[in-house]
Amino acid sequence: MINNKVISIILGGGQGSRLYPLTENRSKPAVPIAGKYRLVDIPISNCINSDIKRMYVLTQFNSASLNKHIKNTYHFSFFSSAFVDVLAAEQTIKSDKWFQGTADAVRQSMHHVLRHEFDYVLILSGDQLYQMDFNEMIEAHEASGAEISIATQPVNAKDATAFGILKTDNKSIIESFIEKPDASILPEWTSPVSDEMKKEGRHYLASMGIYIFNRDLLVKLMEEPDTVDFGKEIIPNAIEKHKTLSYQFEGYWTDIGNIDSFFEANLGLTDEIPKFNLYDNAKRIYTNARILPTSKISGTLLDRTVISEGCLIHAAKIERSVIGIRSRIGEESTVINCYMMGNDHYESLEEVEEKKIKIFMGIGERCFIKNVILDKNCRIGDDVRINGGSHLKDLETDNYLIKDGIVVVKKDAVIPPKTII
Ligand code: ADQ
Ligand code: ADP
Repeated sequence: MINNKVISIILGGGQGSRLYPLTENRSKPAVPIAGKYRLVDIPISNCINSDIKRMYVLTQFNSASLNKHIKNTYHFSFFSSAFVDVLAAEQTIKSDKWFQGTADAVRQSMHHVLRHEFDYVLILSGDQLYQMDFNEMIEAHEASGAEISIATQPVNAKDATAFGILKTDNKSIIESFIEKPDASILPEWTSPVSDEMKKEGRHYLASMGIYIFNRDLLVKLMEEPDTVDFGKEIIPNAIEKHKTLSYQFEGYWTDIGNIDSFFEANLGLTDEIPKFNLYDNAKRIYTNARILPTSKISGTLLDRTVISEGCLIHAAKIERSVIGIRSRIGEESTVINCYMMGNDHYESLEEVEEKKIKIFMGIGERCFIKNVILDKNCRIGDDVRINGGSHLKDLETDNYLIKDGIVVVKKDAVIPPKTII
């Protein structure tokens, strides 16, 4: 089934500098998460599960890796009008610049979008972890007679300064909006929230950056040339002139814009009852079906650990970690609080012996690896000790970066035997 009224635009990311070095060589939507998925699989899967099957992914980089992932993953029937298309910032006769911001990205892509028939545009962020049925939001939008709807979620004072904060009337129509308010003025921006939210101190209504626009209105707003961002300009300007609904969502939702939140969102999957449920028939998360062999594990004590397909593991112990596809971990190694993205392919002993650097992709023997993100295809030699934590200062080398105590080993990096970080 396809919802023919809606087309969705996924904002795949600006330069992705907050996720650097994971975005050094790939666009943000292509960043691997949860062992076997890519960031972009989350909004795409939410759309598919809501029967919205016409999607554009806007990105700053024309990334081969993103195109390949989308092409290999999302096959729709030849007879269907469904598609997922990547639109990278492109030079046209009208514009020779990169996307200047979210609204500018949509503006520059309108000529593609408007070729289709639809009543509403659903605009989504590409860097959020959540499962949401957009049909409920669309129904609320239609029932309210609004021209714009914004999905909202109560947040606490600490988080409120990072979001667009709004206030509504008693029919959930937005009366005022401020993008990322200063902490000093926050007390003026509280909203009436449920008792459950009050108990958690979540008194502020935040924009989730998920918007529905009526087609005609979006066309009109995009004709105004000087607006760059939805949060900074389009939304604050529009609420006075156009009826804008707040659609409150109280399910799990998290923004994974920086290394710290990315790390926690991944490790959160190892919780006894994870807030993000990958084991739900109705809310499936799709990704490339790679047809990998099963994982083989020997002599390892596993605790709260998620292991993807195709791994070869001999570690002594793995605790609170997410282990990505085709990962290899050698004997007597200990891995704690790690997100290991895995490898792109397997290597044989002969292949490694022919190489200048004779270290297997993955983690070697007798290593201790804690509070680390290992990007794909890293080679960690034997007896390496990486002990991430708040005692480490921010730092960058050719092979790794330390940010907020988390050590991020870069893609394809080689960490020689006996290294201590
Ligand atoms: P932010 O997330 O800070 O706030 P922004 O940086 O504009 O806003 O990013 C929104 C989405 O667009 C992200 O997925 C980002 O990667 C993507 N994006 C940014 N620049 C882009 C570009 N040039 N081209 C393509 N994609 C781009 C927004 C709202 C707030 C709201 C939060 C909720 O402005 O009001 O509270 O989202 O997370
Ligand atoms: P990234 O995760 O950095 O975005 P890509 O998706 O571009 O990386 O690259 C991953 C793909 O590259 C894998 O699907 C894998 O098939 C392929 N690949 C990379 N290196 C090799 C290799 N040496 N042998 C076989 N396949 C490889």
